Amino acid sequence: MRQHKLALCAEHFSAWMFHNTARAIKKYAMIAPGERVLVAVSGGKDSLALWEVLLRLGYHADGLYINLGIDGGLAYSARSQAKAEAFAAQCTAQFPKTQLFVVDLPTRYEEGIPQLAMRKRREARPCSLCGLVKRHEMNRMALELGYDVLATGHNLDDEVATLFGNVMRWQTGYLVRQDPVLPADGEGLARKIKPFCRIYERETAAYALLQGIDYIEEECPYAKGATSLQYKETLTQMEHDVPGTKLQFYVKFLQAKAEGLFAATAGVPELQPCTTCGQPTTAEGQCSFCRLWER
Ligand code: Q46
Ligand code: ZN
Repeated sequence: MRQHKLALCAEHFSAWMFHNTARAIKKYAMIAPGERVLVAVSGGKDSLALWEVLLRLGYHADGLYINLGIDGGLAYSARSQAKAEAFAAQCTAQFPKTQLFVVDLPTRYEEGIPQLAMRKRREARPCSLCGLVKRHEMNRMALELGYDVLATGHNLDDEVATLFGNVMRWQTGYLVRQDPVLPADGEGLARKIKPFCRIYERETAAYALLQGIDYIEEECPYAKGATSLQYKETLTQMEHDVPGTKLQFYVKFLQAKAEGLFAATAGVPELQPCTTCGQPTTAEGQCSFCRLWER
């Protein structure tokens, strides 16, 4: 790991992953003692690795898989669900109290992301709809099942690509809210945390490989051509030339924010419960999730 001027064997690398994840959890006050964590798992390496690391660190962590109804010629959702379920079975064998919950979008809402996007004429770029739907469903499940915290597998590369995109467009509203922890502001929102926010994607991949985690290697078919992937390539080139660039960019951003950068933008939006689902929303009446399914 040139970025850390460190080379480790398999055994010490895993120990290093546990140590670094635990350190981030503590530094950003992500999980309080006794809290229950719901981990959003996609069947990919980052989220499955995160679930396992949290269990090994002794947290009460359960999984949540959301089937988005995406086929894309490779049965993407079906295959990623199978990976998540097989992994969950292994976890349960080792940690008998842990379990996986599954939300099936096409069954629950009669449409998957592709059909929803088609109806809303956004079939070319369904990702913004998909993000909104995932956020709503993760939050709904966390609250219905009584979890204190919702964890996602976003790694440093994801966070840095988002940061880069937000800076390129100077989206100060997004910059203010980009954080390893989103507090459970107000009623009806679960705290959201990203315990791998300082772990490079290469490191989560190495961990998954060393632990023999069987994950879906293909990206979602809609990820092709996403600007975030182009940003990742650019940043990886910069990282190659100057190891540690990504980590510095992210950590210094968090520091600057803590010191008051963007403070002027940091107003707390007024939230009220959605008239249909009850989740907090800035909109009058229905939240944007509920409006999506209105026909
Ligand atoms: S799952 Fe959904 Fe992603 Fe696929 S449709 Fe786009 S947002 S790419 S992380
Ligand atoms: Zn709603």
